[in-house]
Amino acid sequence: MSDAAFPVPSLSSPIQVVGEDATTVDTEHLAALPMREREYEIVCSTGDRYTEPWYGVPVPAVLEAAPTSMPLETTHLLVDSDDGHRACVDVATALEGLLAVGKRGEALADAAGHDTRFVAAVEGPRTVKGVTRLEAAVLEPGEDPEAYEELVPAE
Ligand SMILES: Nc1nc2c(c(=O)[nH]1)N[C@H]1C(S)=C(S)[C@@H](COP(=O)(O)O)O[C@H]1N2
Ligand SMILES: [Mo]
Repeated sequence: MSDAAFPVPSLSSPIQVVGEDATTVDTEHLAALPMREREYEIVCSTGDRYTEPWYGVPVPAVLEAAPTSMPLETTHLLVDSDDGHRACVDVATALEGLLAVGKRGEALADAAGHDTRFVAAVEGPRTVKGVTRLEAAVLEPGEDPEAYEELVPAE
């Protein structure tokens, strides 16, 4: 059941969730998940920064959509966007994040050019807009997470 205080827009395309298995989360599924509001600070590499209340579904609840959960050895979460932007975030930090669908009580779909955004205690470039896919990754010790990323230059 959706909460009137936190409007859930229809997603332009379903979100792929990849753990041991893959599944997709569509608008109806998303709207049935718990919505939370949390403040995150977005810090761009240029130094621009701002803090806003985002609302959306806690990342663990989105990942639980997959028929089997994330591998126990999961170290990182890969977050992909339709524009090719991709972040690789350590799993502990990612699990404290939201798959946001709005901020300040307004749907991103109405206020921004995308309908979802991954927000967590990460640097601005890793707050991926227009999430298309969340994938559990197992990196070897010593592997560089940045090698998995496609972060566009600072805005
Ligand atoms: N899909 C996608 N997400 C993205 C980007 C992008 O180019 N594509 N830019 C990132 C960068 S570099 C920053 S600093 C923030 C900017 O967010 P803002 O537009 O809310 O300031 O979005 C991040 N998320
Ligand atoms: Mo940025």
